[in-house]
Amino acid sequence: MPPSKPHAKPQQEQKSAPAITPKYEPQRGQCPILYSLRNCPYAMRGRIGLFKAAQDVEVREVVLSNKPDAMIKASAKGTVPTLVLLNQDGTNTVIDESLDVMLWALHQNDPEDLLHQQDPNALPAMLALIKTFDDEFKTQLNAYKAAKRYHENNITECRQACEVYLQDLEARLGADSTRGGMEDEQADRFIFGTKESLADIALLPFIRQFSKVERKWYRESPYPNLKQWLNGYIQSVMFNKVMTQYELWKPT
Ligand SMILES: N[C@@H](CCC(=O)N[C@@H](CS)C(=O)NCC(=O)O)C(=O)O
Repeated sequence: MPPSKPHAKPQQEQKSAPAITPKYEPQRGQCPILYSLRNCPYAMRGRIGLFKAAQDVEVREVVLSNKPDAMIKASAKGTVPTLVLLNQDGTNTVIDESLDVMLWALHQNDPEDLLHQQDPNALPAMLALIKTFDDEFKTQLNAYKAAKRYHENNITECRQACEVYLQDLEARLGADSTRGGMEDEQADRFIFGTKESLADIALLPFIRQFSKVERKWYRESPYPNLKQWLNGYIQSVMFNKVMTQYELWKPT
């Protein structure tokens, strides 16, 4: 199965996409249930992980102002994504952290080797970077979004606080790659080298959020590698699928 290439043009991608396209239509029966919210970045990363791992799930679109009882019963935390696995013995296993949803999915099936299995240092490094973004960048991003929303006068400072983290990604995405002793300018660039990883798909929804706060500023920003990386994903068949709009789920 050829790996999907986020940097490829959409028409090129369509050829390889069906091979990893999971059935995203809600399914009754044994497949896991995913409580989700289309635009929540955590739910988004969970859905991307499930898509990449070609795991069938029944997507139950919810609103946070009216969470279904079944979701709260599964996890009192009441956050999306919440994934409910239906075990053989009739019991359930509940996964209510987005990163755990991704890891569960990729441990079931990782056709593109997003976990970089051959490198024992890879996963710890990915998890450390994701933690930095979840703990630190997300806080700065929330402040930046609030500054824009409430027309505060510190938006530049807030944006600059986010940019510290983006500069790290920009450098990673622009790092020289060498193949056979020659620099390969055509090689796809990802956060951990020329191979896509868990880190790319875990950070993507948050970088997307950043890009939407001040669209014009972002378009003109000095981060060509980051913009190419994000654009490749946003235009991809994968992202389109993962952003499928579902009607609000209602218990039957
Ligand atoms: N650490 C959680 C965070 C998930 C989260 O906070 N999701 C938000 C929506 S974007 C949520 O469900 N909030 C619950 C609420 O607002 O009631 C994860 O990674 O899954």
